[in-house]
Amino acid sequence: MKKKVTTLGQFIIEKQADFPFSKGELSRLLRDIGIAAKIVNREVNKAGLVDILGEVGEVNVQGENVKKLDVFADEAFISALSSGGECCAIASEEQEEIVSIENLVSRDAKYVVAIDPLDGSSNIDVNVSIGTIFAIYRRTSLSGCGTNEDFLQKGTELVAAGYIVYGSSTMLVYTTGRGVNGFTLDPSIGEFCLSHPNMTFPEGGNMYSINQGNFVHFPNGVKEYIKWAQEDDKATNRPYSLRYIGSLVADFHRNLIKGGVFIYPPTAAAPKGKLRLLYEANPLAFIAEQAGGKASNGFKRILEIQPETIHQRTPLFIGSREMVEKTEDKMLKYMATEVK
Ligand code: AHM
Ligand code: MG
Repeated sequence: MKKKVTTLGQFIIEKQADFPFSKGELSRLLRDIGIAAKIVNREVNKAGLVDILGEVGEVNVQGENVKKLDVFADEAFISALSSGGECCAIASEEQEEIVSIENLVSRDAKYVVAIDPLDGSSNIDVNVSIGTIFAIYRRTSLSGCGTNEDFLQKGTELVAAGYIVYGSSTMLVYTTGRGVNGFTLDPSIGEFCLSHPNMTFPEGGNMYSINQGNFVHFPNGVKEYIKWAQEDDKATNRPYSLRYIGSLVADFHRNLIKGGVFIYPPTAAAPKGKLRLLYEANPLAFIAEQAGGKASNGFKRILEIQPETIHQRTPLFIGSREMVEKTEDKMLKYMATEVK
């Protein structure tokens, strides 16, 4: 018997029925993100052809300007969200200031979107997985086309969040706070199809992901955790395996499926770590919690951090619940003497 295929569009509409008074704005916003994801996917998949089609900055054989992929992705998402009419402002990793959408349909829209259009920049040119991360908030300003304050909400206020991983296949994973669902792009029909319903972290994860090359700069709690992860102990499945792609989305996605913890710690030189709270840590934290996992800055739940600026950074410990808790225990031990 043929398996029933549910596309992202169908799934979003089915889920909307759970909210009888919903007017479908969030559904349309998610649909717009899905469309932009397909456009970016098309471009990511031909990235290796730039030598044939034209170098970045040049005009290619089609007479088009060849753009850097991260700039292309930024424009694709901004354009889809601007024309969709359900989002009044965007905070993007690629843009210093928020982008207010001033057209008539968007200016009074209910939602704002924080986005990292193409994450994992060091992997773009080398055929390694990269991703997009997005976070959707209900605006707090009453009218007009969005303000900085609309974005400075705690992660606990997120309405929806998700990511797209451009890997050996392309997947879109998202949550609206009722579990996490994953969709794989079927290139033959050009649709994201439900492939991973109700995603949860498996028990007994045994992978840790961290840029261990920076070991000397890590806080003592993280150093101790790494040493502990490398000990031999059958009962706890140790030594753990080290897996680090260097693309947050891909590392997070693998850990969600296989069980594991991702760590980007604070260091003395970068006490706030590297990753961004609004469009990297918060959306993944929301997904992690919805999938039974946990996300912390080492001491505090990510979703409870009050953002002060749109590009603010945070240390990040995220993944399988018990593994994140172990890292927190180690961080706590040195709390009095370490960066917070
Ligand atoms: P980017 O926004 O420049 O792509 O940086 C974010 C990326 C994450 O995807 C990844 O987890 C991290 O940077 C890797 O950093 P590092 O090279 O320091 O290990
Ligand atoms: Mg990034």
